[in-house]
Order: sequence, then C-alpha cells, then structure tokens
Amino acid sequence: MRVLFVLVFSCLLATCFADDLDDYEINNNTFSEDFLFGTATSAYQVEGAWDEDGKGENIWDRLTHTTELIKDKSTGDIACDSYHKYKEDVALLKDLGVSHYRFSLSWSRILPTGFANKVNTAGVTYYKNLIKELKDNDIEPFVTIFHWDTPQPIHDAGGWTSEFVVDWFADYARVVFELFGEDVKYWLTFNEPKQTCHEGYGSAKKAPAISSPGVGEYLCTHNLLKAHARAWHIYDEEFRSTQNGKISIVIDTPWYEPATEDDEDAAERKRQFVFGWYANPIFNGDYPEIMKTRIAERSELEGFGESRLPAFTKDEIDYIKGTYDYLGLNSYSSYMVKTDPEPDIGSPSWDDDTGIYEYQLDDWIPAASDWVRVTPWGMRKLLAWVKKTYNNPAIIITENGFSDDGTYGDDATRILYYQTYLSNVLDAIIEDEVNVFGYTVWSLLDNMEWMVGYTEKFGLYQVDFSSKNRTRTAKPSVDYYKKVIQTRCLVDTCETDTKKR
Ligand code: GBH
Repeated sequence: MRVLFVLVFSCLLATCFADDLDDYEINNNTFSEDFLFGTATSAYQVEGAWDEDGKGENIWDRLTHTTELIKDKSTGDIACDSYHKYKEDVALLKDLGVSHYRFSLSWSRILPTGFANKVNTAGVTYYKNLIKELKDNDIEPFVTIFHWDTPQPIHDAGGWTSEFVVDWFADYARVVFELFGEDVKYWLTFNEPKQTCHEGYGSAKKAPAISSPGVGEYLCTHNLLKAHARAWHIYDEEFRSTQNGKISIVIDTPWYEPATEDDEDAAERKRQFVFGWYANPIFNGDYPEIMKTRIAERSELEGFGESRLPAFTKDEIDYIKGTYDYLGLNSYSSYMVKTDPEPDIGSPSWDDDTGIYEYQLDDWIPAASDWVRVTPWGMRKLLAWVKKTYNNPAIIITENGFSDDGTYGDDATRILYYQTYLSNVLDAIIEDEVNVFGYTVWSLLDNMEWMVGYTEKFGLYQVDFSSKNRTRTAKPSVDYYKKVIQTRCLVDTCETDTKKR
C-alpha cells in the first residue's frame, strides 16, 4: 500500500518556494531491522590538525596552501577539528542512533612520507581512539582507506600515473589491516576513483590538478584498479581468516536518463564511461567493450600508435575480476543525456571519448551545489541498473545527500530529499528485489567541500567555522533522520507487518 504524501516547503537557499506544492508518493512499508543507517565524512574534510603530531603533507595541503584554486581561498588546516573533537562527533552519532559511521584514514597521518618505512604512532593512536569510541557506543566503523588525499611524497614520486603506486598503496593497506583489522569489519579501498583520476589527472579540477586529458585519467585508473585488486587480495589471503571482515570499493555515478528514445545508447555509453570504467573490471572483468572500441578508434584517428586506454593482460583481468565482497555506491542526482554526433577529434579528452551532452532540468529542485538537484526516481533506476549489470551484488549506499548555502531555514528540502530518496531505495528493495543493505547520509557535518571550500554544506549538523570551538548545531533534518532510524518508517505511520523482511 502506498500513501500520497504532500509536503509544503518554504524558503530554500535564496529562493522561496512558499507557494510551491509538490506531490510525492512515499513508500509506507518499513525498512528491515537489520538495514544499516549511517552517516559519512572523510579525513581531509573534517579532521584538521593538518601538520600536528607528525602528520605528513598531502596533495590537498599542498594545493590549498600554494594555489588560489579553492573558491573561498580556504584550507582544511582546521576544518571541523574532528582530530580533537572526535568524541563529540561520536556523541552526535550516538544521539542520531546510527548503526555505522563511514570515515576515512589519512594516509599521511599514518605514514607521514607515504611509504611504509615509518609509522606515525600518534596518528595511529587517533584512529584507535576513534574506533574504540565508536565500538563502545555500538557503532560499526566503515573505513575508507583512501579518500583522495595522496601523500605529497607519493605524488612527487609519480603518484597515480606511476605503476609503483600499486606497491606503495599495497604497503599502506597492509599496515592498516594489521593495525585496525581486528575492530574493522567493513573496508573500502578507494572513494570515488573517478575523481582522483579524471579530475586529478585529466580535467585538473581537483588535486593534484594535473591537466592530461584523455591520457592521464586512463593511466591513473589503470594503476588504481590494480592497487584496489592488490589490497583486496592481501586482505583475502593474509587477514580474512582471522579478521572476518569484508572489503570493497566506493564507485559513484549520477543516474543518466536518455533525453529521447533515440538516446538510450548514449545514456548507456555514459553509464559505462563513468561507472563501468571501474565497476566492469571489478565485477565483470576488463574495461567495458564500448570504452575499448571507442577509445581505440578515436586514438587511431588522432594519430596515436596505440589506444590511449591501456590494456590489461589476461592475468590482470583475472586478478582484478571478483575483488569485491559488496559494493559501495555514491549517488546524489541525475542528468538527461543526448548523443553528441560529432565529438571533436584532435585534442584527446575523456569527455569527447564519451560523446554525449548532459543537462539537468530547471524544474528539478536545486541544492546549493550546481550539480545536485532532487531526482529521487533516479536512485531507483540506478539501483535496478546496477543489479542487472553487475550480477546482483550486495549494495550499501555509501553517500547520498543535499547541500545548503548556510541558510537552511526549516531544512524542508533536505528532509524532502532524504524522504523521497529513501522511498525509492525501499521501492528498489521491495519491488525490484535489489539487495541494498544500508544507506549513508553525506554528511554528518558541514565540512571542507574540496574546491568550493566551506560554501556548500551537506551536513546534518551545521558547524560554526568562525568559532574556535567549531560548534556543531543540529539542523531540523536531524530529527527526521532520527525518527526514520528509530521507526524504520518514512512517513507518520507505516504498515507494520513488513518488519521481518
Ligand atoms: C562526493 O563527491 C565525495 O565523495 C565527498 O567527499 C564530497 O564531499 C561529496 O560527494 C559532496 O560533494 O562540476 O558538474 O562536473 C561527489 C561527486 C562528482 C560531485 C564530480 C561533483 C563534479 C560535477 N562529485 N562532480 S561537475
């Protein structure tokens, strides 16, 4: 049974939707008792203490300290000061009632040079304390090993375009399994590798801001996939039998909807170039066919002797295939997709390789981030597509969330966002039988939002970045999320007989 839920929302950001009524059908079944509800952060975005207690420099420290690329010229030097305030963060998590907290380890805090020759005891103690605090409060740690913050010395030695990074990352992974593996049952090797590679080495939109379009991102991805697989195998062979955890990767994508019936191929091509680039080698084996043929053809037309997309050997394909125990999925919004019949040939780029145009519709409700609009239906379509394309993996949504610009008012749009997205997750579970076992709000706190600094705020809790204390204040959506976690229900009253599902 379904109910029609009507929400009236008032002021959002600078715009008022006072008279804007929208009807959303909200699923009124319940989530099962063992469904995981959590929140997420990442090290660089919340910890601060950038050079404290022996931490080494990473590429975000370097970029924020030496360039003018961050929108508000800010840094993560202090951020939310979670390095000192982790107990307060855990108290907030406890109050929310979450079952898990997804956070990341700062590679440079544990290994200040990036290499495993020197372990920083104080950094290790910080994470031991955080994990202990979580466990003492019955909160499961979901640990991301790498969330974009490459140690500067690793970058200087070639970074993700060097094949040696596979060894360097493997050494780091082994260190953290040894140190924390007894208490960590859910590992994630990489967060959103596409951002590290495409934006880090292709379009230069994120640290280390290298512009090598059409070449750098493919090389980076090639090494990163091998590094992921190596870490998975190390865990599988050396730690799984004693530590009994699960390990996977976080892959992100919006939902790509064809603009017309004729654009279905274009939409699928875009999904493969964004998500399949990483998911296909890990779940099905090798890069997607469409990427292999298209990039090879275009490389030839451009006068390259070989495809700009490196090829895996048969052994490498087999080594990478199957290196997952579940899937971490990040998704925020949707795009309409049209084919670009004549993408430029000449100056290589990943964008031209995809050969599509994409856009969002004006009547999709906007967030403060220009790439986020409220498109909950896209989440259901995405989950069904992932199930079909990657052999029905166990999925946890590792990020989903809504940004404000600091003026969230009654927070109605964020509440609407969680409610409608979760409703579509429930539809996917019940009606499409997608195996989703958890959902994670990005983010627990307003934080250092990479290139846009502190101007876009995804937190359930507002952080006062002008106060020394970095005071945290609950936004109204905290009460809604709390209630959902407690009752497993998205509306006022739910059907009760589905609890055991
Ligand atoms: C995630 O990235 C990150 O994991 C997290 O650290 C971050 O704080 C959070 O989401 C919120 O941003 O400029 O139109 O080409 C989100 C995925 C993909 C969003 C690339 C920005 C660029 C869009 N990101 N995207 S556009």
